[in-house]
Amino acid sequence: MGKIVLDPITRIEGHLKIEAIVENGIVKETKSSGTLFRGFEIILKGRDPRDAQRITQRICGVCPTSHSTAATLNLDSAFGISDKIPDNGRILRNLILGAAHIADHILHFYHLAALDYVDVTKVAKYEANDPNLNSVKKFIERGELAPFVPRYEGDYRLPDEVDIQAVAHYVKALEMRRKGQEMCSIFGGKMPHNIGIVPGGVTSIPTVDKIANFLWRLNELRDFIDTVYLPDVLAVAEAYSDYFEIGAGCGNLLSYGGYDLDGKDPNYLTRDRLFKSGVVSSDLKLTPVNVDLITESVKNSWYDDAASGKNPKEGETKPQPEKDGAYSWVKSPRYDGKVCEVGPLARVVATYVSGNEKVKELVDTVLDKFKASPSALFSVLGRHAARAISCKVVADSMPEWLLQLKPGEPVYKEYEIPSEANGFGVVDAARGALGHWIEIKDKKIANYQCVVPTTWNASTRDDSGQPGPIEQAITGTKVKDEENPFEIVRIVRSFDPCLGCAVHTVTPKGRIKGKVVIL
Ligand code: NFE
Ligand code: MG
Repeated sequence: MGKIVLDPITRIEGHLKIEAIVENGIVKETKSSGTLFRGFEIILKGRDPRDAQRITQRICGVCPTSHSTAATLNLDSAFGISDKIPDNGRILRNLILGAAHIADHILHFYHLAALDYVDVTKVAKYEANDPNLNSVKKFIERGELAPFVPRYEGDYRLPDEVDIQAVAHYVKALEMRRKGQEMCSIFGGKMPHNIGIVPGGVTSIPTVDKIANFLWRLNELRDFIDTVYLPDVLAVAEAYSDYFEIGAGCGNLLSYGGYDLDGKDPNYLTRDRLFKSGVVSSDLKLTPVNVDLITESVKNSWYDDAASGKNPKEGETKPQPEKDGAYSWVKSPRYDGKVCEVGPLARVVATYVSGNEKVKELVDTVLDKFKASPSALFSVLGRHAARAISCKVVADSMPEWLLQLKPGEPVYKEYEIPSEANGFGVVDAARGALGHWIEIKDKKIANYQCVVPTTWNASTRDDSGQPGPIEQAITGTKVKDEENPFEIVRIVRSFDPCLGCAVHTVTPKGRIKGKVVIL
C-alpha cells in the first residue's frame, strides 16, 4: 500500500494538495485539501453593500468577472431591481462575462491542461520558420524549460506533427487570451477588475465604435475556437480515448445556467438563460434548482462545527485552524444532501437535456465521433469537450447580442440601498455554479457568503462522510506508475480547480512543496 501526496498540484490556481492511498495499483481513498485561508466573507462584514462588487473580484485572478457578476446579481436582488435592468445593461453584462469566459476556457485548455498531453520537448528537434514554435524552441535550447518541466513522464501519445502544432497553438493562445481581455475592457473598463458590471446595469454605453472594436476581436476568437481549439481537443481525445473512461466523478451535476436572455423574470433560476440551470443525475434526469436546498458542511474543514450544515443565507465563516480531524480550508457544499459536480460539463449537460438544438448537435457530434454514449461525458475528456463546447456556444451567441444593443437607450436603473434586506445572486462562472448571498442591516453588509465552483468540486467529506467530487473522481483510478501519477493530475486538472476561489495565511504545517512522496 502506498500513499501519493501531490502538494501542491501545479498549473491550477492556488494551492491544492491531493493525498491518494494506492493499493495494488488502484486508488482506494483520496483526500483533497485547500491549504490556503482567505477570509473574504469576513472582510465584507460591516461594509457598504456596493463594495461587494469591488472586493469579491479580488477573490481570484482568473475569474474576477464572474464574481463581479454574481455580486451584482446578488445586490440587484437585495435592492429589489433584479427584474428592472434595462436590456442594454443585461446584454452588455453578457458580453463582458462572455469575453472573460472565452479567454478563461482557452487559458485552461492550452496553458493549464494541454501540457499533460503534449510533449513540448519535441520542439527541440523541429526545423521551421514558425515564430510561435521558434520562441518555445529558444527557451528549450537555453535550458529554460519552465513552465514545461518538471512534469510527469511516460505517457505522451500525440503524433509528432499534432504535438508540434499544439506547441505553436500554446503560444497563439496567449495572444487570443489578450484579445478576450481587450473585449472585456471595451465595455467593462480596466481589467482584471472590471468596473462595468454594477448593480442597476453597467457603467458604459454602447457606441458603434465600441461594438465594431468588440466584433473584430470576437471574429478572430471564433475562428480560433473553430479551427484550433476544438480540433486540438478532438486530437487529444483521439490519442487518449481511454480518458473517456477515467475520472467519472460523483454522477450528479449542478448548473445555475448563465447569460440572461430575458431580464424580466426576477428569479434567476427560472428566467431564460443561454445555458440552463438544473440538477442532473447520472441517468440524465433534470430537476429545477432550489437554492434553499443548498447547505455547507464543515465537519472536515478548519471551521467551527456550530456553522455546519447551514444554508448560505445564514452561513458563517468562523475559522478554527487547529481543529482536530479537519484537512482543508474548503467547505463542503451539498444540494439536498447530495454531492454535486459543477462546471462546463454541468451547464452543457443541463442545456443538452433541456433540448437546446445547438448544444445537442455539438455534444452529439463529439459522442458520435467516438462512438460513445452520453455517460462517457462523465470523464476527464468529457469535461474538456464540454468546456470547449461551452466556449463555442457563448462565442457564437455574441454577434447577435451585439446587434441587439441600442445605442442611445438606457444601460442603468437607479436604486436605493434598503435598510434591511436579503438577496442572492447565482450564475455559472467559467468553472461552474457560483452563488453569492447577502444580508443587509442598517444599509451595511451584516453577512455575506460565497459558495464557489471549486468549493463544490474540491470539497471535503461532508458531515455524513460522503467524499467530494474530485475525491470521488480519483478513487478507483488505476495508477500505472506511482512515481508519475499522471492519471491523478489529469483528473484533477479536468475540473480546472481554483483554490483562490474555493477558500475565498497559509498554515505551513506539514506542507511538502513540489514533491511527490511515495510511502
Ligand atoms: Ni478562481 Fe472561479 C471560476 C469562481 S472557481 S476561478 O470560474 O467563481 O471556484
Ligand atoms: Mg464561502
